[in-house]
Amino acid sequence: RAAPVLAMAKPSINAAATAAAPPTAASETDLILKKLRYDFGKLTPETPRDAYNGAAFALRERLIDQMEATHEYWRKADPKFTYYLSAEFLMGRSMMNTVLNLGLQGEYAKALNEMGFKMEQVAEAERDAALGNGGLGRLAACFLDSMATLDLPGWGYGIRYKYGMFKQLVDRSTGYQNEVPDIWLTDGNPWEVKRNDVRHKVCFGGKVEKKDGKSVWIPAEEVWAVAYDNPVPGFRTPTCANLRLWDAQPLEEFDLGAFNAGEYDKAMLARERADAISAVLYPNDATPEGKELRLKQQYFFVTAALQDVLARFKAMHGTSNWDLLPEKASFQLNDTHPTMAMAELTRLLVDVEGLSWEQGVKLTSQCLNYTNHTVMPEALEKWPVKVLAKMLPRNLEIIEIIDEGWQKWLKEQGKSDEEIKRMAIIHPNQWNPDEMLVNMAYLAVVCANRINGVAAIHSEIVKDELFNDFYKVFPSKFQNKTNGVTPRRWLNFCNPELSALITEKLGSDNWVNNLEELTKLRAFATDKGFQEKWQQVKRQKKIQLAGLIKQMFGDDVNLDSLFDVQIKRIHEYKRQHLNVFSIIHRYKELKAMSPEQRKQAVPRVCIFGGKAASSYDIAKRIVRLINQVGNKLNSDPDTKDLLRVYFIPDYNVSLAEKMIPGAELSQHISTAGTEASGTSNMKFQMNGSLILGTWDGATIEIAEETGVDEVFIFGVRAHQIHELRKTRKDLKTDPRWDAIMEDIKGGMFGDAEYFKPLVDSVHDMNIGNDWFLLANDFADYMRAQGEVDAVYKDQSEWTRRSIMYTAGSGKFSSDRTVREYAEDVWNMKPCRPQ
Ligand code: GPW
Repeated sequence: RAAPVLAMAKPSINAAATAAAPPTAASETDLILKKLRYDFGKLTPETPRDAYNGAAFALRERLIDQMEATHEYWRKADPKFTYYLSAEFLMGRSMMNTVLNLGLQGEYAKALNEMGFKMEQVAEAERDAALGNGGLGRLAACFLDSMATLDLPGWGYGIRYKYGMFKQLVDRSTGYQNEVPDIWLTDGNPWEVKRNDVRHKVCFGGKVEKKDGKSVWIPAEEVWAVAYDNPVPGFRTPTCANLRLWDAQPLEEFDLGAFNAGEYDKAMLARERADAISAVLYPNDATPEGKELRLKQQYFFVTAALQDVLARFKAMHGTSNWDLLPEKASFQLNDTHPTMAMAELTRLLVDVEGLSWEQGVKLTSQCLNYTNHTVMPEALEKWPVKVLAKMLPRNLEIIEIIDEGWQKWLKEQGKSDEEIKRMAIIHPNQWNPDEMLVNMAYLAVVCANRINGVAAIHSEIVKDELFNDFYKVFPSKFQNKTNGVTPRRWLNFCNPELSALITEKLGSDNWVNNLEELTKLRAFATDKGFQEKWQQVKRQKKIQLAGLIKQMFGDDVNLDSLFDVQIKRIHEYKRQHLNVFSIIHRYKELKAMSPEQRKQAVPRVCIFGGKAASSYDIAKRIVRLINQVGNKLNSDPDTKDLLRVYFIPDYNVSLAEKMIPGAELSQHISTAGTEASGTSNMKFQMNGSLILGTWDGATIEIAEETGVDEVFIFGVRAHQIHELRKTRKDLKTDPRWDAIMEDIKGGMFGDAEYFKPLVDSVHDMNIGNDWFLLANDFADYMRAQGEVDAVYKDQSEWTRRSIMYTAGSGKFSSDRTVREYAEDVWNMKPCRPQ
């Protein structure tokens, strides 16, 4: 095998030939038909999927041209790069994003029309790229969009999972969640380019030997990491960045010797072992799996990415300029998943490139930055020393040396033994003191140049609680970078109707790249004419969402209902059960009313969506309860015009694009202090959905931008929860709450036995439950719900608030977030291809 050649660093012998010369001769129609004919063997498109195939592969050529041109320019300009390392990239669909970012809307709408298709219909034929669980993975996707749009030289690095996020099936009659694999690659993926010549060796296992006082790793297993490039076009710019995903391949296709000896299984073993590495995305959100294969995945993509960047650096700057590295490369580590980079970059610099230990460690800490996305201690990854000794012996040795040096340094700083013990990178398992663990977050905090949380309150908790000992040692390392979302996908593309209205009002669509301009809408929040148009758009989006419900459930919903949406991963801390409990109470209230009284009630359609991790028992019970409550309520003739509950199965990015614009109210009701940021709250705000939420994560900043009185806030504050958790046994629970618990346990929604553990988890104080303080927040939640109803009855007031939400959403563009990272963390500047 030839040494890896790097697409980016390729010496440009015939630069002119490789530079982007968009094929101008063919019309888009010709190009689409040509692709269809030669790549799919079809003369004309018969189905939307055919049209999609033709269009997508035609667009792919445009993308590749743009990406090559961008990289050609960046090779010459040699700017500083940022590499975003993430185990997850939740990209969703690409077709419309590509068409709109490249400004080809007119051309493609026309071409597809000529073939008898509507562009939106064709776009629906695309499968989601679901290489992520939820917020963390989608954030990575939004950041790539913003980096490209802002002309910031940046690449993403991750894993090309063969199977992404599982598909969620919900049995209609029982409400059970079932999981089936997401086989997303079978029909081909037009949005990637396989780079056969870009590959790096990844080693595992074996032992470390000492030779001339140096450590030499003799691995037991080797695989290739093969690159797949996914172009990431910016919006209204020639810049097209890249998401490079690694696929694991065996060094040898199969063992011919074993095959000839008739040992067929053995012959294929290496392939199977390699395949396993990049096969499946772990479906856990904010809870670490702790499985060896997961560690293997993490190391696999981290070392491939680092080797790739170092090879590029050497091709550009040679091997005697290593001090230049921090001026040319910075890495952002998306949570602890890629933090093996801390040891691996040191290993590559010292063992492979031959730098001194001091220089290797110094460069590592200058280049790497760590973002924390959760404060829940159980979610911080810790790997058993035993597992590392077996899988990555040299990396373990490096971590041990770093830890030793760190502890020695702390001692010199006058830290007590107690403090040093608390800050040790390698420490005993608190549940099993015989087992030693490597705390990956601590490793990251010690080694990183900058550490940040993802919303103001979260970054405070990171400093004051989670990493407080470390914060006291180096306060200047810690920052806040409040998350953001791309206004392209999350407003401009998913809500063209509202976007057109905004553009009409502001006189141009510059707001798409300068979202702060939306503040100008505040001046029209009480303008009757504008309110009416705003309501018309909202109505249209509600009709579309109702159409989705009709399509999925066959039901017509009352369009005058308040559309109330909670979509996110199912988790006890996110408290979907608090929402469903309050729905049960509302139902009982409606049942008890006379027909006259019912006329005064605000009708609601409550919509849920979200996946429960396959192994998360209580979460699966929550899914079932929501469904069973829906089954009962939606068929009750007394109440069904006033209250509906729908659980939309298989919630994903594409469904979010339909649900968010149609929502009038969205719920973000995590126990204060538990949701690091939340990002769907920002998407809802942009689309003029009001928020019912707790004083948590970015919802706080959303309230501050919108106007604190405009947001329905309830529940305890983060600083109170420690005390409340201690005294929760003594709480005098609300009688309405107690009644709901009894109803569920009494079988009102079927299968009392099945729901008992769920009820106990919030109600049985003998076993010390209700960690997330649902009982405590219930009464105030009901009060806030009452306020929601009251405001909804005044449609003009509701609309005023809706406008104020959108107007206040400018801060939450990921352009703002990424710009802050570029200035405060990455220390880099835009570089637009000329
Ligand atoms: F546990 N988040 C997520 F911190 O989606 F790693 N998956 C995860 O595994 C983790 C966090 C992890 C989310 C946070 O829960 C959410 O509050 C935040 O908005 C999002 O990451 C992006 O920062």
